[in-house]
Amino acid sequence: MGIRLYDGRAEELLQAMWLIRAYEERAVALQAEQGVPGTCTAVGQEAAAVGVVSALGADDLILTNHRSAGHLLARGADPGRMLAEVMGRRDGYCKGKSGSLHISAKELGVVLTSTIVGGELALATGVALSQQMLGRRGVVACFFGDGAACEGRFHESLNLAAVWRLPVLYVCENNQWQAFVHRRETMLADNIAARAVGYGMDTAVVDGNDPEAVRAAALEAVETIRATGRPYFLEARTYRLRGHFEPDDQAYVDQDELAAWRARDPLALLEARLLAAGRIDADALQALRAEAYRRIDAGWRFAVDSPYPAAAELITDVYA
Ligand SMILES: Cc1ncc(C[n+]2csc(CCOP(=O)(O)OP(=O)(O)O)c2C)c(N)n1
Repeated sequence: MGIRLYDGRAEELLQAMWLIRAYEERAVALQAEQGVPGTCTAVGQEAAAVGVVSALGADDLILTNHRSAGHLLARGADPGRMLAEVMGRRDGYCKGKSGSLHISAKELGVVLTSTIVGGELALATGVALSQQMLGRRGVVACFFGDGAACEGRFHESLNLAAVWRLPVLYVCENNQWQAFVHRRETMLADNIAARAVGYGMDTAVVDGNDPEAVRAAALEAVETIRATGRPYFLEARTYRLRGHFEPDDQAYVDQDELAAWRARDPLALLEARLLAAGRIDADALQALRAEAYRRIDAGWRFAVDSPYPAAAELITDVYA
């Protein structure tokens, strides 16, 4: 299919990215002020999340990792229920029992969030096998980092998915960091997608800070999976602008590298493009940003008003 850049969705993508940015800023503040645990942001990676998720259909499923807020919000998750979850409240997506690191939301097709690095790869392959066996149409999108691509299960999962022709869209969000270790220290190759070529997969590498480019690549990937029934590997090159988790002073980060990527903040890039094209003016941009922060404020009020689960619920809906 032809690449459909500028397909009229840019404002929607920008809106989704601002919602994610505002949500993560609030999550950071909640961690600082109230010690809300498990805060791993994906600030700087919003374009990859909205670009891929916008290309998915209602039947498609998502498995993700510890930096999942963007994927969930892009999928239409309610910020209030997300915040309630991370604050341990009853109205959270998992009744306050998962925190930010293990959210699943069946109604959104979000099967799970894994904090076992690479865990989602094996599970996504299994979910895709079940889709195939049950004759279901949905593609399984699996988000993971460059660190996960160094795990043994990465190779096992990709190999099996290729051999069994499973409908998985593997999305490597290559944010250059693996906790406190730079990617350069754990892999010699520059191109992670090349690993998938070795398993016979179609692949693409895309600028992960350009939501329109990611969306176009993801649309093509999903269409290819639907047409061939085979897995596809998409590498989105981006950068983790904040620390591994909160709080993290990023003392180990090369400041020049960080500054260079800050200058490529995906929200600023898309805003500049829309302004230059005359598609939006400064007032409309301001209104769009304000609306994102207003929605997060409303969500936070909802979360604060939600009660904690009763003690009697401690061992319901849990498996270990
Ligand atoms: C199997 C396993 N090993 C180690 C960890 C500790 N850990 C948590 S996140 C992380 C880094 C993961 O890097 P990457 O997959 O690139 O994802 P990113 O954090 O960059 O989004 C590590 C080592 C873990 N959770 N699971």
